[in-house]
Amino acid sequence: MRNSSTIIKRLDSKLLEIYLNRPEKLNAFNIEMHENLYDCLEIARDDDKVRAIMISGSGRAFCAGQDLGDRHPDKLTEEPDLEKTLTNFYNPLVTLIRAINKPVICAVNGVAAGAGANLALACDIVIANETARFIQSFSKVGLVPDAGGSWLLPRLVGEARAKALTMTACPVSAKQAEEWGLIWKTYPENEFLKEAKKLGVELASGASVGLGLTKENIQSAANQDFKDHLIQEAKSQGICGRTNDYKEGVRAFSEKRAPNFGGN
Ligand code: LHQ
Repeated sequence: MRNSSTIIKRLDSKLLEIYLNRPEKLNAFNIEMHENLYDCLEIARDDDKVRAIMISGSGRAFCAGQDLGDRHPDKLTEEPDLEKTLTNFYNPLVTLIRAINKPVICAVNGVAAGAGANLALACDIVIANETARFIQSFSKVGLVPDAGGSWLLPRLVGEARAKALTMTACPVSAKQAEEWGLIWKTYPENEFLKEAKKLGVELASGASVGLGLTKENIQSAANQDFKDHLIQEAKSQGICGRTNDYKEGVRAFSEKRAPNFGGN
């Protein structure tokens, strides 16, 4: 896969590693990085060689949200249209991440602020460097949480914490985020990237059909009643039961060996 300047990509052991790459701006989003990240994820969604995806950041930060330099009010000749920015860029991005039927890990290497924090939360499994911080910075610049943050946050940490985090923009340490269930796990700086890749490779060698359906079922649970959800689970299990990976999993269990899943 080719790299663009704002995104670095590496495919290794069926894991696609993606690094946001505007380190001098703490990987804040400009239009080019938006387009590159979206294109890269769309290609990964359709590429059978990619069975899991990891998103991280270059340099000391994960992502500082929207590039505010691009948005300086004194440089604009007309009223900014932020609704259009969300509709054209952030909404499609987080929608795509949740729709990809492959595990998407976010490896939060440093500060994640504004839409950068909510990009992380839109991923399936979030792990963080213990030096990372999560900041819902929107209120500091007169905005509301976006990129799905006001939908995801109360579901992850409850309404009380969601309101306090967004209204005060107070930073949450990685450890606190882990304790609250905002993210999955925190690792010391010297182990963080190794652990992120290890998890990614493990998921990339997993039973991909089952993992994709697990993601879909867990995401749709919030908007379904129990009865409908049981029907969906049964349908998914029906699909999994017809995969080679199910047969391989059962054989491997009987033979007391590790399974070798082909992803189909
Ligand atoms: C930045 C940024 C940045 C540009 C650091 N832009 N340069 C959606 C739709 C449309 C419009 C608006 O927004 C949105 C969604 C959003 O994301 S709104 C929220 C936007 N983000 C923020 O408000 C976060 C702004 N950044 C910060 O609060 C701090 O930089 C954090 C807490 C992330 C990190 O603090 P420090 O570690 O102290 O670093 P720093 O502030 O010194 O930043 C280092 C450099 O990065 C600095 O440049 P310089 O040339 O002075 O070294 C910053 O200007 C630049 N930078 N964030 N979003």
